[in-house]
Amino acid sequence: MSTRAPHTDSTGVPAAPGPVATGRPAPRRSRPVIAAGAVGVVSALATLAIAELVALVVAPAASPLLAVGSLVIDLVPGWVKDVVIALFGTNDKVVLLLCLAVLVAALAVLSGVLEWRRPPWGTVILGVVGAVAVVAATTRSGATGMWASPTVAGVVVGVLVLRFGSERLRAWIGSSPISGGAGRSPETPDPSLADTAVSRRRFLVFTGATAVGALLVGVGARVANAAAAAADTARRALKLPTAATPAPAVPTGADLGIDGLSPVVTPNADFYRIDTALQVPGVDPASWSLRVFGEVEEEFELTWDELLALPMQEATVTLACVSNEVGGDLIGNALWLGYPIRELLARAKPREGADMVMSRSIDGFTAGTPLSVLQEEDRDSLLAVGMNGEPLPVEHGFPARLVVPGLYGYVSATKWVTSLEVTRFSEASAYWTDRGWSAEGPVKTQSRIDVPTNRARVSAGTVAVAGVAWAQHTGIDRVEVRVDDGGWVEARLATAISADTWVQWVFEWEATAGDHTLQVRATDADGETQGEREVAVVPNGAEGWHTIDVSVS
Ligand SMILES: Nc1nc2c(c(=O)[nH]1)N[C@H]1C(S)=C(S)[C@@H](COP(=O)(O)O)O[C@H]1N2
Ligand SMILES: [Mo]
Repeated sequence: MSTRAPHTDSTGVPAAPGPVATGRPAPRRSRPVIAAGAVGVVSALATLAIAELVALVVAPAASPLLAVGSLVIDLVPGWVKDVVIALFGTNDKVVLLLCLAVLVAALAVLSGVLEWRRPPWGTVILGVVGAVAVVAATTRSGATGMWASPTVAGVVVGVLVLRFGSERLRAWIGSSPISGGAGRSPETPDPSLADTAVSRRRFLVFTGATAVGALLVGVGARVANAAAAAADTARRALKLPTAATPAPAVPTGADLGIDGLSPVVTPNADFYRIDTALQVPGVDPASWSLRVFGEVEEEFELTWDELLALPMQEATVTLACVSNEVGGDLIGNALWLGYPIRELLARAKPREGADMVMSRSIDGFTAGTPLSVLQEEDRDSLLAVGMNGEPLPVEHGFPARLVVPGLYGYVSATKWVTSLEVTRFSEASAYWTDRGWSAEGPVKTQSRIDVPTNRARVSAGTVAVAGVAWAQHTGIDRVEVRVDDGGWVEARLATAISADTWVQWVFEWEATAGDHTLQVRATDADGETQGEREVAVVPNGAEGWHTIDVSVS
């Protein structure tokens, strides 16, 4: 601290009365220190805001706040925990977070004051605290090296704010006399009050704007992170009910087990993901409910516990995206566990004239599904909670989504679903319909060659040409392969799980040396064969024969 107190306010702005009323602006030297401390606090806010933002993308648990908090919980000796729990009971976590907040605030003020008086010591403090947080984050269970990135990004931005803020402060007030640095000391009023006012305003604008920005970004990101973490925790703790109506076992012979051929049931980790969500919604089942309303006799709301208490059904269903190009991979097959949508509708009792169910996601996405399809007795349309024996992965709609065999995802498969509104196609239109896609989207029959891959080189002799074909809810009758301009030859079909799933096929090709073109086409159980005409994905799905080139030597 300075030994000579400043007797005038260097800003030229009248100071607030001090503790000793003198009738003049009070002698004060606190303002520069407060301003320097404020720079430290703003820098800490910026650090945390950026860290939370990056943690949204990397992993919610990589947030330095959470990581350091968890590290403290792990390190604190048992007796301290006992004392804290004895004193504060279940508020122990709140007490911990408050203690951390006080510590962070104190360190922030200290870093601001030091950076102003004795640069770069403020930066050093921020760096050391950051290093502790990096260690905390990267040693969490399940952590990867990437978990350092939120803290690192935060500290980089924090240091920039700290340095720039301190510079602005020096331009306004000068550096501390102790620093002996250049610039005006707080004791020496600037010769030009106008200059001082300008640099003061610059300082205030910078710190103020940064503080507001950091608070908005930080609070928003923290809330989203907390929601994601809550959803994750709830998902891990969840025990799915067993199915009252289990799916029949996958028949032996459904999977040909050919290298490179898509497995008949797609593992969750490999299942394609399509949605409009920038940040996967974190929905805590405890606060989730499904509202069924609209043109119904009896609207109702279903809570999570009520849903799980209902008799659950399993179904293996192949889900496809309307944006899947011929030969594309926006398709997957999974075992879903859920409650039949038709039962929900039966309970709500749709009114005469209604023909559409508009399902809505927590993130605003909507899909419009024909009411009659959802009411069909022999179609396993589910409000699904499980996927391949696990709770729905968060990115596939946890805690609940719709799955409707035979319809593209954009008109049926709403993830993070929160309501079903019974309405009419003439009254309502859904998310993608408003963007030029068809109101109705039945899945078109398609077939795909998985092996060999396009432009592969293979050896002459017997080559297994294999892939999948689908005609959801109708079923595949046959698959044919054509080599160059030869005739269509029937491939061997694996045993289908059901008409609602894709089926594998294989064709043993006697490959001769040279370049060849392979094509595939499927015929559904109604006798409809895929046409040659190529149709783009917009507005209701691609058509055409998947064609690949291979070179045989
Ligand atoms: N909430 C929400 N649900 C959604 C979507 C979306 O953007 N938001 N996309 C739909 C589309 S276009 C498809 S193809 C499927 C994809 O489901 P998946 O990501 O589980 O494979 O989800 C559907 N459900
Ligand atoms: Mo889609």
